[in-house]
Amino acid sequence: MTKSLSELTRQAKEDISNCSSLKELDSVRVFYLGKKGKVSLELKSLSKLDPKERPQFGKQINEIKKTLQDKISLKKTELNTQKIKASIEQAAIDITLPGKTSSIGNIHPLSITLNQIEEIFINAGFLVDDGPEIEDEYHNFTALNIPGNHPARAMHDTFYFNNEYLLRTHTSPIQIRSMERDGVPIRVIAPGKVYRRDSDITHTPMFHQVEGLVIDKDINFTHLKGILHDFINSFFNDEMSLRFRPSYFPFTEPSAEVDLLSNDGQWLEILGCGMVHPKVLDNLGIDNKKYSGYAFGMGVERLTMLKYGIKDIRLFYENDLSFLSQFK
Ligand code: 2U9
Repeated sequence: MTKSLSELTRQAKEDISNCSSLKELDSVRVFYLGKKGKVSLELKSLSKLDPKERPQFGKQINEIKKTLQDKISLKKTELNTQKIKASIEQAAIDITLPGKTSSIGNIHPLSITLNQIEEIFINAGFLVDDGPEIEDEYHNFTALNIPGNHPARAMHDTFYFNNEYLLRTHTSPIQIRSMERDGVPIRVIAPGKVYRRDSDITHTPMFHQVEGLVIDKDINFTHLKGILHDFINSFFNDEMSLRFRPSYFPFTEPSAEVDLLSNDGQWLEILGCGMVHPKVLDNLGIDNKKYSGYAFGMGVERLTMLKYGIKDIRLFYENDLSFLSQFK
């Protein structure tokens, strides 16, 4: 082989090797093997040679052509494989990356308390009832022995819609409706939201109450004391001391406020209670000579604050996760 032919071959092989894309490879192919390519030009120069040398030279050029075609074809396969590999790698999911986790919420402390109170009373044979938060004057006040001119209506700082409708100030109207529906005997608790125009470190305009009502024959104050002792011991999961202090509510007579003896020796007010006022039974068409009953009411926020040592009621409504996530 002539020096120029072997140099051409060497250069072509090197150029093919150096290609890094299919486009580049095609340019190299045209440069050497195209119609006006270097190898084709060598073939054309055949006519200028001595006829004796032509067959030998022609054979050599055809061999070079074949060698380069094979090399280009191999390189093409190699570049194609590389291209496929790169696109697979780009699309692949890196399973070694850390996962994106979403944090799991927990039950609000007030819901924990409400659930617990309901469970205790359900186990003591009470039915759990509910009713509308928008109430009428009759169910919120009048039926409960709080007539229009009664100072207790001012005691509850009420949100009024108009002369008749208001946001309930306590859950007592739930039990009025329970009795209208089911009559007596009755054994029911009424948990729910209540509304009063009040806002400071221990009051929010909306808060939660649970009230209870038992009406049957021969119900007396000892039944009330018994159920409240059992409830408080169960709720605080300990043997607690209670003190009953005389008080006044329009819907109970006699009435009492109940204090709990705290660990540091202080009496803390925890709920209110009493025997259902005969006028309330009368309003509901219940014979108050045959039937008597007791009732009690408690603030869910207050109970939760006492149980967990929470000092500011507003923490329940600020959606602060560092506070809320402590109640797992
Ligand atoms: C009917 C008859 C009587 C419900 C009662 C209380 C005493 C009471 C307060 C506790 C703290 C409200 O959340 S609080 O501010 N409640 O002291 N509630 S007796 O008496 C009723 C209920 C329904 C038919």
